[in-house]
Amino acid sequence: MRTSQPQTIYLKDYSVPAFLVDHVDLRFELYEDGTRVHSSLSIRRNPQLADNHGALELDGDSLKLETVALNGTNLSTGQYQELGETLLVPDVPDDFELTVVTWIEPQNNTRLEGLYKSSGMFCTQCEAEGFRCITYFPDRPDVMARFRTRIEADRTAYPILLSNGNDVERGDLADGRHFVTWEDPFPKPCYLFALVAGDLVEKRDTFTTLSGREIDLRMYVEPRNSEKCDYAMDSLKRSMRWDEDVYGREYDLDIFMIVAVDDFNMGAMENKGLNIFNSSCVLASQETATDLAFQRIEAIVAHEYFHNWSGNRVTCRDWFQLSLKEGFTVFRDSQFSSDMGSPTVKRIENVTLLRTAQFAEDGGPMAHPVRPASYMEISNFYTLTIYEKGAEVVRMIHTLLGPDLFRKGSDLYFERHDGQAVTTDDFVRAMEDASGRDLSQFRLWYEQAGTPVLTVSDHYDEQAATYRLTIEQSIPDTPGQQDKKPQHIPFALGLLDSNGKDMPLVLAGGSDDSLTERVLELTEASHTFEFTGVTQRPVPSLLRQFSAPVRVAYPWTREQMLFLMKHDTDGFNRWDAGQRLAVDVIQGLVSAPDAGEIEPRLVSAYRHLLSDASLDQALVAKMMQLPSEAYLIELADSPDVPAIHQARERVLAQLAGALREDLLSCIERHADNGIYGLTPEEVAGRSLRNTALAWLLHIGDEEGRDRAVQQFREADNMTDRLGALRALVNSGFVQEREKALESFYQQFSADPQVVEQWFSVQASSPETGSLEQIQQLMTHEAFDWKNPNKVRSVIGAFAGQNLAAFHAADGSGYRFLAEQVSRLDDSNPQIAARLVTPLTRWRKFAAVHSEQMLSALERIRDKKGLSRDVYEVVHKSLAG
Ligand code: 0A1
Ligand code: ZN
Repeated sequence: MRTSQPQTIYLKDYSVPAFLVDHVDLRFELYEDGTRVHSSLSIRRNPQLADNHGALELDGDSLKLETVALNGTNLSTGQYQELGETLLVPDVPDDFELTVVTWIEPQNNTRLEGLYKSSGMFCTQCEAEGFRCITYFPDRPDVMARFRTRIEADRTAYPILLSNGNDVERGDLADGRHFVTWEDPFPKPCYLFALVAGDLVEKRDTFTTLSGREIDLRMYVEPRNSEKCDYAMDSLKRSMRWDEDVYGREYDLDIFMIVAVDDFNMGAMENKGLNIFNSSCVLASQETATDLAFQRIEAIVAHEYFHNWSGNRVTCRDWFQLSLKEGFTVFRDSQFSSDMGSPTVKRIENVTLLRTAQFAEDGGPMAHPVRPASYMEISNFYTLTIYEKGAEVVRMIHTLLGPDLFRKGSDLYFERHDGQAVTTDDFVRAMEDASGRDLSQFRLWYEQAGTPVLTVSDHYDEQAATYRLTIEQSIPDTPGQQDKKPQHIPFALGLLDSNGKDMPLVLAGGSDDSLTERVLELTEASHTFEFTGVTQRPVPSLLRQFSAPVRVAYPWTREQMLFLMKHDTDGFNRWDAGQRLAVDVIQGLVSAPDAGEIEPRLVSAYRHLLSDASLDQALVAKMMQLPSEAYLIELADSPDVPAIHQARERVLAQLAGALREDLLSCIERHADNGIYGLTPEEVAGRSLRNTALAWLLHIGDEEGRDRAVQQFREADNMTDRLGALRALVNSGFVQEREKALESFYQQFSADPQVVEQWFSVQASSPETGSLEQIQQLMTHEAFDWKNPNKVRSVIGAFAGQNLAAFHAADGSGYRFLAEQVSRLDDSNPQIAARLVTPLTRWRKFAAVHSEQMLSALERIRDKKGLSRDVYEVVHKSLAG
């Protein structure tokens, strides 16, 4: 275990590694009671450093050291020291071979970092600092080496033995054992090392690259999952083609492998040539996966594949640069998903996540820049800020440069830095050099935390036919950062005339090119733009496509929102106007709970959406989703969670009541035609039908109930079965709900991915997710503390989605979470630290809540032997 006091690590302290490793030769002896790891490293002093004569220091964690040898001679215990998490060899030459033998216990590894066992198979997770749990090594991404890996194991229990690169040798050993040797020709940091050993079925396919090379594609899964591989395999081939077409990136090894494992802390991992996935992010069939799961799988398979260039060929110099690979790769996978489906829908989904969760992170105690300046535990920095905001930052560069110059920039970046470990600054410099643009102010997006606020005001002068727009930016203080400088913000806008047509945008003093959409570039604290020849008062359509990750404050009237909702030529902003209107109506009810009827214009707007079949149904399906409770909470100062919950429920009930007939005909119109497809239209049809069902059941409609029961029984796909189940679970039809839950579990109890969904539907519902019910679920035969997906689908769903129950006034939800975090901290600190998140927002809430959240945090803080992961989150939340 890690025993040292948590320490803060600073970017400013970065120095190049004192020793480089050119080659790593690994031999794993896998046994049931442990694994012996033989590691031979070809090491030399880094010539970049003057006066480089110090001791060799290697990182290690939870290792049992057996022997250390220098150039083939065993060192005596006086010739090296094990100091905490370091192995120190004081007296080494400039160039040498170090051989280290360690003993580890994968079967007892519940942290799921390093080498561990998951349902009988061995697998690894080395990012960020897991390799040090396997053997002593300079565990930092700027040490890049060539790896050769020999795996030895029992042939019957582990017929499949995998590592990075190409298999170069295999054979039998004594005692029913065998071995396979793998060689990876590309130098890589150790966080990209991977090993898998198990009794797995292999699925094969091929892909022919741009230059005509045939790549072997292989998926390895447990036998029971052999029918759930096709979608991931197809997604992989689409990703490979897309990366060639859009970025000119070709795959570089002869084999590309994907493995599915059930126990995994995150979604998936881009190990060179051997991507390892959380089963829930790769396995799918029509009967067991929802449309959302299919979409997620396509995106994650693409994400991991794209890392082969953005992350593996060009990697990060240090972990402060994490967004170099993650922000860029999320941007790339979003572009890909957008090209594969509906770009507007994809944008809506990204922005929803960003505004609900990343903005909350940016406003809380863990706020950090896209390139953090310090951290205690790097695992805590796999955040929405690094990933999602990081992707937005890259997207803004794309917007500022345009697609052609951006491509020139990415070509230059890959060419210039191939085989190197670099920084976000290197990325921006490549973009600058390729485009000739100055991005020096833009770099502040990497350095300053917090979500910028743009306050917009306007003035129309009828006589002069001018329209003036004033935009002021400010960036809120965040921990350790005050008085921030204005950032460089691309602000896309259009102006609509009274017929909803885009008006020409002629800037005073600018050229008359009659564009109807422009990207204004904000660089100062305040700007005023004057448009001329504006013959009528326009309705402004601001921040089109959400061109920057900012909040916009503009005094929209409800007329304007309704107008934009109906007419904006920018699909994203049409959706956004609808959301804003719904937020406004719900917020109105929160502050005046006794008000009677809700805004009648909201009802007619939704009626229009439901009944006009000529509208883009994919967009309509998104517009029919009311803003989530989490988003409403994020928007509020001192949110009253039960009041928000009730107001939202009331709006839902009134809409459903008024639109009953429209909902029933929507269900008719989108009836299942027996053919399951995943086009945006087909997905939208199912989404609309299931939303309509949910709304009807929300008001206890009996016809709705009958249809839900029937759909639940007859569905030929998981989207519809789960849609009906969720509607029943969230309804007051107790009998039908219980029956459906029971039969669902009976049918799918052997499928962990489906059982996770079954848990999560219950844990996130106010009807079935009371604290007692959650505790009940945790005693269910299928619940497993050691499996992160189960923990997330019960405890995570309760604290993150069942918000009225979690924020119960008596503080029981907070105390419960504190207990679970403390319990998990011993076995899996990464997951424990992530579960703390809802409590970290305590300052946002009114005193009754914040005091109890605070005391829950203090209980966690006082736990003995707290991990570094949880320590950092809790202490930062309590500070200041
Ligand atoms: N690099 C992976 C995410 C990942 C990060 C850390 C992990 O273990 C602590 C696992 C996976 C990705 O971006 O997909
Ligand atoms: Zn990634």
